[in-house]
Amino acid sequence: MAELPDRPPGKKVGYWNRRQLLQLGIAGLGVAGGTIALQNLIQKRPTVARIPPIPADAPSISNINPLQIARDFDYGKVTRENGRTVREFRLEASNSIVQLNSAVTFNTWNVNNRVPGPTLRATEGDRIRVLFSNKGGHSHSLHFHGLHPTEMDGIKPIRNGTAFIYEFDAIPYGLHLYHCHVAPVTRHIGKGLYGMFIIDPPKSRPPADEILLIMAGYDVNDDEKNELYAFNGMPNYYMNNPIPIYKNQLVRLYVLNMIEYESAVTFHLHANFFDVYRTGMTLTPSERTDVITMGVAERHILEFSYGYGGKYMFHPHQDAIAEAGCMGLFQVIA
Ligand SMILES: [Cu+2]
Repeated sequence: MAELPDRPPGKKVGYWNRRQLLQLGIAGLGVAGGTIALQNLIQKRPTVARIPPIPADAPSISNINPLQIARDFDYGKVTRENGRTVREFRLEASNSIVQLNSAVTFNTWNVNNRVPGPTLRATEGDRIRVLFSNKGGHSHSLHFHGLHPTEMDGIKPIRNGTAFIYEFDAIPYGLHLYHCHVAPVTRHIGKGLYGMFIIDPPKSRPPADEILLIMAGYDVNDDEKNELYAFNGMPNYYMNNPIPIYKNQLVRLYVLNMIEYESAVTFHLHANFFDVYRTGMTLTPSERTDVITMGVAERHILEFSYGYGGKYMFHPHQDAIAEAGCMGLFQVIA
C-alpha cells in the first residue's frame, strides 16, 4: 500500500478558521468570551443539510436526467479486506444515441450508458477496484487522476470486447476525474467518455447540499469545434428544469471543466459569491469570487448559500458557450 501523502501545507485547521471568525465578529473577543461564543455557534451548527426533492416532472432525455445526475454519487460495492475498505465499481464502455435538442442527435461513447459517467466517490485511503469492460466498439481505457502505479494509469487501450481491472488507493483527497485516454483523446472525451471521481477527506466536510456540475462540449459535425455545450450531459436542460436548492442552505458545488477544443472557460454564478477550494484539495477556501477560470480537466469545489429566493443563473462567462447550451438555473426556495 502506498503511504498517504502529507496534507497540503498550512491546511491543518479546525472547523472555524480565522477569516470565518472575523466575519462573525468574534475573533477580537477575549479568550473566555470567544470560547462561549464559539460553543453557542457550534451548538447551533446544522448537522444535516436540507435538500429539496427532485421535481416529479423532471424529464429523462435519451436516458440522461441531469437533475438526478446532479446529486447522484456512486459509493461502489463496499467490502472489508485485510482491515481496510474496498470499493468496487463496475464500469462499462458503451455507445448510445442522445437527443441533444429538437434537431440534433449525437452518437455518444460513454460509461454505463450515460453522459457523464457515474460520479465515483470514496474516502481517502480506501482501496478502489474498477471492473472495466469495454463494449464500446472501439478501444477505450479509463485514466484516473490521482496517485497510482504506472500499470494503473489507464493509458493502455483496452480492446473492444475485453476487460481490465484497475485497482489503486484513493489518494489524495480532492475533486478528481476519470476519462478515456485512447488517442485522439479529445475525440474520446468529446464523445462522452468521462466522469467525476471524488475522494473525501478522512474527516468529512461540514453538511451541505452537494451538487455536481460537469461542463462539456459536443462536436456534432466532426469539425473539431463544439457546436453545443452542456452541464451534466444535456444542453440547456437546467434552463428548463432549474436545480432546486433551499434559501440559507450551504451548497457545495463540485465543478469540472471537460470542454475540449477550448483552452479554458469560466464558471460564473449570479447574484452571489462562492468560496473556492482549488481542486477540492484543501479544507479552507483560498479565495472568494463570483467567476473562476478553469482549463480543461480543471475542477474546484465552490461553496455558497443564497439569502434571497428566486431563480439565479450559472454559466461560463464566454457567453457564446453559455448561449449554445452551457447555462442553467438554481431555483432558490424561500
Ligand atoms: Cu475511448
